[in-house]
Amino acid sequence: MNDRIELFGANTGNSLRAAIALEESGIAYTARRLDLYAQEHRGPDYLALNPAGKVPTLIDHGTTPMLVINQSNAIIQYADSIAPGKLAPAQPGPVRTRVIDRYFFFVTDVIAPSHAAFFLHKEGQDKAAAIIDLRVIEQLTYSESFLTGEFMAGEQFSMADISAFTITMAFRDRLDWKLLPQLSRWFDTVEARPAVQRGLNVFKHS
Ligand SMILES: N[C@@H](CCC(=O)N[C@@H](CS)C(=O)NCC(=O)O)C(=O)O
Repeated sequence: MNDRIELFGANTGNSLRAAIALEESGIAYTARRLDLYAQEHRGPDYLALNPAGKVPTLIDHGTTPMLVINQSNAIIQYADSIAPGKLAPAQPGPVRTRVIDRYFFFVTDVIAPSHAAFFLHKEGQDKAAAIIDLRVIEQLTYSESFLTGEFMAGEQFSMADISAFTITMAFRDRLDWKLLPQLSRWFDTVEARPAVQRGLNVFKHS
């Protein structure tokens, strides 16, 4: 528990990615679970923090003015900035650049289209949603080629593993795991990490 940093979220991929980043960075925080079904993310107090009414939101009360972050992937960057070396090598250079490159592959080429598909599905555009979902599956399948080392960007766990993990988890029942021995090994390794487990449990119903 830490009253300086609060993470508002729910049991969704975006919130879990932020929680895993804080856990892996060793940053103390207090999780504030919102019940999306009860529309707690649409109440005036929360909308004052996140006018889009989306989760997650991180607040750092230790800064002046108070810092509010509304994007899960920006929360990962924030964690990297206050706990350097935990989610990427602290020093600039080729290894850090590869981490960033792979991190953005999952953020922009996998997570973003999957959000678009989710939106199309909600709008009743199932055929269009299915085409984008197929693209997401192709991209995750392609990431098998990144796994020449233990993790997505080499031998060290990094923010690339965090951006890859929650979206792989969301598609785990739709991947052809027989064709993905490295992705399968990687998924089990990441899932078994104690900090990942803590992050995954933070917003579960008690
Ligand atoms: N780009 C944002 C997306 C946030 C987002 O779409 N959150 C979803 C859950 S995964 C949400 O709050 N949905 C509730 C709603 O729209 O009512 C991020 O990565 O944080």
